[in-house]
Formats: sequence, C-alpha cells, structure tokens
Amino acid sequence: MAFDIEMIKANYSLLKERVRLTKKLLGRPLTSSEKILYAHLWDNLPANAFKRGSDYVNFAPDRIACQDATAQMALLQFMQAGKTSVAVPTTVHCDHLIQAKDGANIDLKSANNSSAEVFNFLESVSNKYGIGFWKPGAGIIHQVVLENYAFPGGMMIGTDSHTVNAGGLGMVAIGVGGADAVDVMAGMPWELKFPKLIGVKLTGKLNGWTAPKDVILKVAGILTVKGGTGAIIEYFGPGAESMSCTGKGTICNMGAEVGATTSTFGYDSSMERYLRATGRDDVANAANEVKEDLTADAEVYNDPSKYFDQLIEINLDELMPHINGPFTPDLATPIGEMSSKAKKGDWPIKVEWGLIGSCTNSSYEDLSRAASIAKQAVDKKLTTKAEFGINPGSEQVRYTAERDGLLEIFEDLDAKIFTNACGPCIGQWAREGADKEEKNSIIHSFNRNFSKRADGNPNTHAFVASPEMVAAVAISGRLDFNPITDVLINEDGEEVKLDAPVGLELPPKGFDVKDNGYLAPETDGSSVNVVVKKDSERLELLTPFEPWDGKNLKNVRLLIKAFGKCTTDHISMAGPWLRFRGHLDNISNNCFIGAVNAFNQKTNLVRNQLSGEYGGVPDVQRAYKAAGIPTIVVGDHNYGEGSSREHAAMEPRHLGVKVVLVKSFARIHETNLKKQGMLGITFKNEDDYDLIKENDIFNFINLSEFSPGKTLKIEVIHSNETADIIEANHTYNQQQIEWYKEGSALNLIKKENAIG
Ligand code: MIC
Ligand code: SF4
Repeated sequence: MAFDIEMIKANYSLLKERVRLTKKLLGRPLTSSEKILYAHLWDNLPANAFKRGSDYVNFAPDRIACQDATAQMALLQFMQAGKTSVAVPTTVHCDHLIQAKDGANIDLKSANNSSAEVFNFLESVSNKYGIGFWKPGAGIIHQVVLENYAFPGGMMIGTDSHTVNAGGLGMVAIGVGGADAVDVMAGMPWELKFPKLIGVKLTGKLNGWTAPKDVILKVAGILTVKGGTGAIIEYFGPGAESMSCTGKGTICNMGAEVGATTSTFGYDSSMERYLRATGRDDVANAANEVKEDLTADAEVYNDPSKYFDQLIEINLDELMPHINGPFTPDLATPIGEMSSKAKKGDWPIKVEWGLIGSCTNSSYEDLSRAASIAKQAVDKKLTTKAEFGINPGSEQVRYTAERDGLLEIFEDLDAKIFTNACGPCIGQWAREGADKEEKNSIIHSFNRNFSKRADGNPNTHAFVASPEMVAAVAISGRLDFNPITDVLINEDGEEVKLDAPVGLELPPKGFDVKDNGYLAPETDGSSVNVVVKKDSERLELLTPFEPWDGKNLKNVRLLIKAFGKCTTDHISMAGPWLRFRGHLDNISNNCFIGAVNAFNQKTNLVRNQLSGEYGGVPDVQRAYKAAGIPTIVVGDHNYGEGSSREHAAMEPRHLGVKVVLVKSFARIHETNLKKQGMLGITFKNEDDYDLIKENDIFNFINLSEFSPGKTLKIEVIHSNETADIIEANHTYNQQQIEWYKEGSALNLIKKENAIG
C-alpha cells in the first residue's frame, strides 16, 4: 500500500468538483498546472481568476519533504513554533552529508560516524513530531519521493530546489526555504505568487543517443538560468507521452536550473506503469478514475498558444545530444559543435572523470542505458580513458541494479560505486588532487555545474550531459567525442564505434530491496527527547532575530558589491561547510566567501570601511556588527540562483547585514530573505548598479513608510562627497511587511501562537 493513500484518495474525491468550479470561474478549458493549483487553494475559490505573475495566493500543499542539510534549520525553526506534530505528511531524507571517497560501504560508515550527532538529531525530531525518516544510504530525497510519495495531481513543497523532480509523476512540487516549510508543518497556508505558464510541446520521439536529459539541456539553452522565473513549465505532446516517468522526472528536476517555479506533465500511461512498478497499484487505480482531471483539457494542448504565456516547441526526432557548461547549466552545446566551441573557450578537451547519478539521473532506466554503453567498452576491448563514479538514486534502485548485473558492468570498468546519496553533486567528494587547483574537465549527469561545486577546484570545468553521453565521453576521455560519428581505437588497434544506448524503462523482474532505510515515527512522540548539546559545533538552537525599529536605515555601509553570478553556492558554500548547516553562527563563517568583489575581482577580500583595511567578508562583517553599523550587499541579476538553502539569507541576517539590493532575484532566495526579516530590494534603474562605489554610505529616505507597491528612495553618498538618489522596487505584500517588522516570519508565528 502506498504511504498516505487516504490523503491521496481524499484529494481525488474532491477533484472533479473543484475542476468544474474552476473551469466555470475561468470560463475556459484548463491546463494541468491550473487544475492542480486551483484544487489546492487554502481558501474558497476567489470571485475572479488570479492574475498570473502578480497575485499572491495561499495554497494548501499535500505534503513536505526535507533533506538533511536543510532540514536541520527547518526543524530548528519548527521546534520554536510550539506544535506537537506536523500538520501534513512530512519526511526527512539523509542524503547530503555523505562524502564520496572510497566507495559506498566505507563512505557510509564514516558519514554515520562523523555526522552521528546531526543524524540522531534529525531522527529524534522526526520521531517526536510525526515525520517519516529515511536513514543515510536510503537514497537521494527526490528519487525516494518519486518512488514512494509523489502522486499525479498532488501538490508538495520541499526544502530543496529539486523538489520539482516530482513533476515527473504529474505533481506540482515546489522547492522552498525551511521557513516556508515550517508554515505548512505548523498548519498554516503557504504563500506563492500565482505562476505564469510556459508550455513546452514535444513532438516526435526520442531516438538513438538522445535522452530526456537533452530536452532540458536544450530548454536551458533557450530559457537561460532565469528564463523560467515565476513560471510553471508544462510539457505535453506525443513526445511527452512516449517518454518514461523517470525521464520526465529528469526534465522537471533540471527545470530548477532555468529558475522555474516548477515543471510538470499531465498524467499518462508512463506514470501508471511507474506507479504499479513501485508497488502503488492503489494510487494508479485511484488516479485512473479521475484521469481526465489529472491532465489538461484537450482544447489546451490542441491550441496551446491560447492558454500559455509562452510556448516552446521541440521536435524530438531532430534533437541532438547536448553537453552544457562549463560553470553554468544553460551554456548548451549540441555535441556536433563541441569541438569548435571548446577550442574557442579554451576548455580542456581531456576529460578526467565521468560521474553518473544525482537526483536528476539516477533511475533504473538511466543506469541501464549508461550500462549498455559501458558494456560495449568491455566487449569491444576499449580502455576507459577517464575515471567513473556512480551514485545510485536510492537503495531500491541500487539493490535492483545490482541484482540485475548493471553495477557489475560498471565495476568491470573500475568504476567507484558511491553511496546512494548526493556525493560529488554537492561537493561531498574527496577528489584526489583537487587542492592543486589544476585546470581540468569532468562530465556528469548532475544538474548544476557552478564553479567549485563538485570538487572545490575553481579550475574544474564541469559539463552536464545525459548518463549515456557521460559514459561515452568518459570512455573516450574526450569532451569533443561525438559517438554518432566518431570511432575509437581499441586494445587491438582496431577502429570501433559505440552503438546507440539501449535501456529498460523499468526492471523486467520488478524492483526489489531488502532494507529501504525507512523509519516510521511514533504515533505519539510527546515523550521523545530531542538533544542539542550546548557546546556542539554542529547544532545550535536559534535565537530570534531583532524586530525592525520602524525607522529609516541610516549610515549603511557597503559590505560587498558582488560581481557577476552570485548563486547560493557563492553566498553560502556547500561541500565541507555542509557540516555546519545546523549551527548558524559557525556556518556564518562562510558568508559570501565565494562571491567576487566587483572592485578587485577577488573572492573573500573586501574593504573594511572602519579601518580602511581589507579582510575576509565574514570578518569584516563581524567588525561592522560589533560596531553596531548596518550594512548592505549589492548584486547583479538572478541573485541567489540555485539552492533553496535559507542559510544564504540567515547568515547575512545573523551577521547584521540589513539590505540586499540587486538587479533581480531568484524566486526561492527572495522569499527566504523576506522570511528571515531581511530587506531584499531591486534597482528600479538597473544601471544604478554602476553608481555604487566601494566606500559609499547609504541613507534610506522613506523606509519608515514601507508599504506594498511603493518604491524606496535611497541617498547614496560617495567618498568624493557627491551623492545620488536612487530608487528601489520591492515585492513585499502587507503580510511580508509584517514579517519584516517582526524581524522574521517565525517571530510572527510565535507571536500569533502566543495570542491564540
Ligand atoms: C543543491 O543542489 O544545491 C542542494 C544542496 O540540494 C540545495 C539544497 C541545499 O543547499 O541544501 C538545493 O538545491 O536546494
Ligand atoms: Fe542532492 Fe545534487 Fe540533487 Fe541537490 S542537486 S538534491 S545536491 S543530488
């Protein structure tokens, strides 16, 4: 039986009527996304349809998923909310804190040792508050969710940006910061700006070397890292229907990389097959009964430009395999063009590692397709030129793949089979020699490839491709290898070609697993004790942030003007820093250390305006805090792109930064800033970014009148004593201004609980 089947059935029992009323309200056929959104309103239907891209709406998600690195902060906040259990089904998954080094057995043991305190904390909080707990080694959150919890037509939120993966099973699943999850865990609505809708029509059929990954690599090239911001991407058409459910998951997963709120597909037979194969006949049967409401109305897909804000069409018959990168996931190159582009970009042609896995591409089908390439290398006597690493997505996938001999094929190529966990994808990779910082290329099937992400080396050029392409490129050892046209020379000196991959959508003998790694919580957790040691360096109970004094901010100093890309990895690095995710003060020592200072193009070197000396960002900021001086951070476009980690908002807040002023924000990060009581605003005139000088002082003119829709005026005094008045836009609604006033959204929950 599926988890929470009653909740799923309850959803479906109301769906028909909800869809009917929504259709009446909108007066037209509906997309699949609209059906799910309107079926999950916290309040009754409004009098008029919501305005896409502008109206804030309260939703009632069905479930929540958290991973270990973000769950610590989410649960530390939830513990303050004064509740005895979570209000909706919630799970915690231990996957980020496991380093890839010697292979699964040794690595898992060592993570269980080194992070015992954190895992025990998460397990006991989960047990206390009715949260399902997935032990280290059980698998990567999004794969485990797809296998166990996702259901067509459902809505979920998760404290990880790739929560969107569940769109592969027809959900609207959205990545959020921990504070958003806390709202829903505490039984409150979850607020989101009603998304715009981008339709992607897939015609033709995947064939040869082209995989679902190539669809999203192509879409990333079209939309770029911010083109999906504020929108749901809905895929449809014959090409969508002919693709596997896990393939759809891959496409939705990487939609996070174009900034999309989420991506989804309407319910179809591939989803039904997947539900049945993963032991959920009950969900499949229930979904079949309401299937016309689990996808768009036919009129929508017949005439999509009428219903979507933007439409993209991709013909899968013509789609070529892509390799995206380096340093950004939207730099898309069809393989035939790689040779010339690599030469132009001076990218190292020799590929040193091929990594397969991550939440994006670690299904049984992915492993089987990559294995079909690996097997050819053995059969055709090819020597593999690069090293291989594999991270299976879940214990169920790993166990089944081992049983079916897939892992053995990789082992024959001396591949390292790492734990079922994030590993190298999040910098949990003890890559030998990375500290030498040599220029090199790696290729992986992950979703992100920001600078330093996998191995901490800023000179590693990381490229993203499908698992089968990763296998082919790793075997050839060349970034510009085109398996469709190129030959390789084998041990006998013969020219051989790799045949196109073949794979299995689902294991023919069914999935199997011995211990899936799940621990159910106590029904009544009131007697469970949660321990946080006073002197712990990993965990720290939270101290509430100070409320706003209602006055204009004056004499604000510039901490850093970030140059170019400033992702959450630049603001709060992962890798070794993941160990401090539960200790706000300790993790704050990584605050902005990856961001490039626009005045000297260096990382972690900014001017302390009090002493005139240069120092590391956290140190300089701590000096301002000690002196009681407010500070501001300035940034470029899509600031906060990437992760949902709210540490990127909490650290500056904890250290005393008051304002983040940028050209534009990534969605999750903007909300995280608001929730944590930070002022996150955007230049009204983008070019004003250029006005900001290193020694500037900022005086807010009308913050004391902070209200929805009203721009903020700021006087910027330069060191030559000239001044500029600039204007900043903000998107705070009245509720969000209350968070700002209280010092954080959590402070407001606590206050309301105390009153109620
Ligand atoms: C990531 O892929 O960057 C992460 C690590 O999964 C993050 C969450 C985190 O920072 O813990 C994400 O994508 O949200
Ligand atoms: Fe883990 Fe990487 Fe997926 Fe993030 S993107 S959840 S780090 S596998």
